[in-house]
Amino acid sequence: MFKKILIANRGEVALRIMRTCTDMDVLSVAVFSDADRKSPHVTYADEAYHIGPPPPRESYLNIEAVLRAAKESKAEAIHPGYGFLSENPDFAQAVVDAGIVFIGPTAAQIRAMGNKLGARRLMQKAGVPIVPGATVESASVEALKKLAKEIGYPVLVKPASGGGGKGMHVVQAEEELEGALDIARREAMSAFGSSTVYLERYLHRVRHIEIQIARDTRGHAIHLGERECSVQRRHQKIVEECPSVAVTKDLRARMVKAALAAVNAVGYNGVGTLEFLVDDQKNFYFLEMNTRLQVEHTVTERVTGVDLVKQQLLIASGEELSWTQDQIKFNGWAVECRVSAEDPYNNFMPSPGVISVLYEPGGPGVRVDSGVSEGFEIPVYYDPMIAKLIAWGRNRDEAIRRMRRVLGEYKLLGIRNNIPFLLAIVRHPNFVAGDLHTGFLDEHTDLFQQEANASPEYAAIVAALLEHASKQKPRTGAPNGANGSNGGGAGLAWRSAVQGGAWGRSWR
Ligand code: MV4
Repeated sequence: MFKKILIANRGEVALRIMRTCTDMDVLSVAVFSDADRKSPHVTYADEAYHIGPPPPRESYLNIEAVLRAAKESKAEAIHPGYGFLSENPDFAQAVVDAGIVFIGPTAAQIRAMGNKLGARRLMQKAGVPIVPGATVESASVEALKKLAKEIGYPVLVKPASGGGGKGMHVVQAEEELEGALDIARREAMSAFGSSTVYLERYLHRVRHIEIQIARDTRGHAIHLGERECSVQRRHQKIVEECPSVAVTKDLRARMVKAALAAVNAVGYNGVGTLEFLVDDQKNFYFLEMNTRLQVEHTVTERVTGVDLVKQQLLIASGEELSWTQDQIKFNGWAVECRVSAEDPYNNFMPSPGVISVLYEPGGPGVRVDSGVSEGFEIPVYYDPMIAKLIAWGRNRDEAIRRMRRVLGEYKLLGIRNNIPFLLAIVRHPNFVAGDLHTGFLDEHTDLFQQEANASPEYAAIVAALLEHASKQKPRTGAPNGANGSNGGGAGLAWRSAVQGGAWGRSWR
């Protein structure tokens, strides 16, 4: 096993990886930009290296700067986390070329799955069901019109080098196709550097369900069941769970068989996720493969007891997985909510600023993966996700009830955040019924109705706390109009505190 690794990331995922390092007696090296000097991941690490100014291109995406820190610290391996350089095959190759181990699949494996059209062909060959559509490039509009007719409208135009839902366009009828192709090609070119697009049949009101796998360099592959990820907004998942109410024993058997066939066919080395769409007839279709650790890996960890980061380190150092398939037992239910510094009631506007008050939940069945601390200024430069709350129960009902408690306990003042919105989701009758699909957030507009303000008592308590906090530290960057419900930060912080289940209860 490695003695020291570098984590080429920031925030909660950097901390998450470092915690496993500590468990395994591996030293951890942090990298940080100017905006992250006081970030908890820097404090936690055994060593930390400054890699540049705040913009990602100049720091966390700067391959040379990351490699320089790795060499200087004598780290034997680099873990990329998620986002940033995690699925960049050029980075994976550059790490290897520098004589350092990349904790993840090979550059060739990342590349093979990064081309979505190529991945579809690979999956089809491995016997994995794919969404009806194109498997080869087609340049002429006439050929694409013919293909779309065969697939049947509505069709979805997807960028071949894309992923994660970026740059997709739904086309309802033939007369819209040519225009959509033009737009999609231009967007694909500027976002991914390739204008290649392809067509799939657009599946409506389906579930987004993924299978977690791990495969070591000895060729041992295991699956860790599914995650339900249908609650998304603009392809950002917000609430995830393990297992899924929609996955029967029979469907799970078919899906994991396909997922294992897929990773064995490509000789994959690492942990990875196969994304599928599942329709109401229990048909499933491959969408894409994520060749990295995922944000929502925590719900799988909670239900199986497997440390997925540990498996990544074992695979990368050429060791065996610490689990065989028959040792994996699925116990109970886990739900994850992603806490972000954005305002759901104002088009999810990011809300950077200083966290003036932070109280994190705990207690039975609770895991908090956080990347922030009180007094920390959330930078404008990075993803607004600041923490993940994971609640476990023996069954789905118990997990959901716990999640409501956890969201109620969580207190975050100084910045606008999505806690009240998360609470509305886990209280929503359709969520509780497990009636989920990719249109869930779009169709349930009642989720965006803010609750009426609660008692003046709470308002007074929170106003006093805000006042107290503002005297302790300068509230740089935080909106601070303390005059009621809709204007400034104080009003919004108050609302979330009130909706979050009242300060009175947790502090009395
Ligand atoms: C689709 C789809 C429906 N039909 N492809 C989104 C993420 C990326 N991996 C692919 N995604 C989708 N691909 C076909 N042929 C639906 C999604 C999708 C989605 C679409 C709209 C709104 C929310 C969504 C959530 C998950 C998946």
